Amino acid sequence: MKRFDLSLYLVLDPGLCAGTGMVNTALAAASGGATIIQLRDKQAGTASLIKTGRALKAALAETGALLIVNDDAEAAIAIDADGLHVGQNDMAARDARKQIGSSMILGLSVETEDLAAAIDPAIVDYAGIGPVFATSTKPDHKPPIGIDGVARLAGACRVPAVAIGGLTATHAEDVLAAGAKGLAVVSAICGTPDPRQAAASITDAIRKARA
Ligand code: TZP
Ligand code: MG
Repeated sequence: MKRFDLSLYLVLDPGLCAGTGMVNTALAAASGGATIIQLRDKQAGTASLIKTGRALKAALAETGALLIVNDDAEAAIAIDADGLHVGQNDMAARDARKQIGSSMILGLSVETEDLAAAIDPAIVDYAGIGPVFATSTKPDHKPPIGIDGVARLAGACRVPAVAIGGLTATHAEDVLAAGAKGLAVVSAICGTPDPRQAAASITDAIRKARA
């Protein structure tokens, strides 16, 4: 049984993190309570992802936060990451699982109830569901599902779900009440003046919502 905590899932964006840097942002977020850090860099090739991922892995080693690599199974393996996350337009979850083996965490993005229901818990460990709200961080995103959609998709999938898209600390209560196990964020942490404080305020909102 894999153990992971989806509570506050930071997706790194190299553009938004340019000032602070991805490693410093990840470290600050982890010290503010982020439980999972995803390395997502659509422009980087595998070699560059591996370089950044290894630096992240070393930096996060003492923090307890897990490192998940977006899209690139080869990089995830070379980094010895805790997991891999794939979308519907990336490699098929079944192929990803074959490549990474049984012990690595595998996440899959789903944007509809049908896709959520189709997740095989023998293959996929968690679902990323969204976008909850429209967001400029991912300009090509699918139509927003809203909080109602979080309830529908989280209810349809047989694995724990983390919600993403336009989320801030103010949404913690609604998102968790709808059945997601956590919030995934980019701009609520990346590129803010104080990523540790930004993460801490979301962590606090999650703690209050669960109390
Ligand atoms: N997938 C769906 S929405 C999104 C991704 C990667 C971006 C979320 O960014 P933000 O800044 O938290 O709205
Ligand atoms: Mg992807």
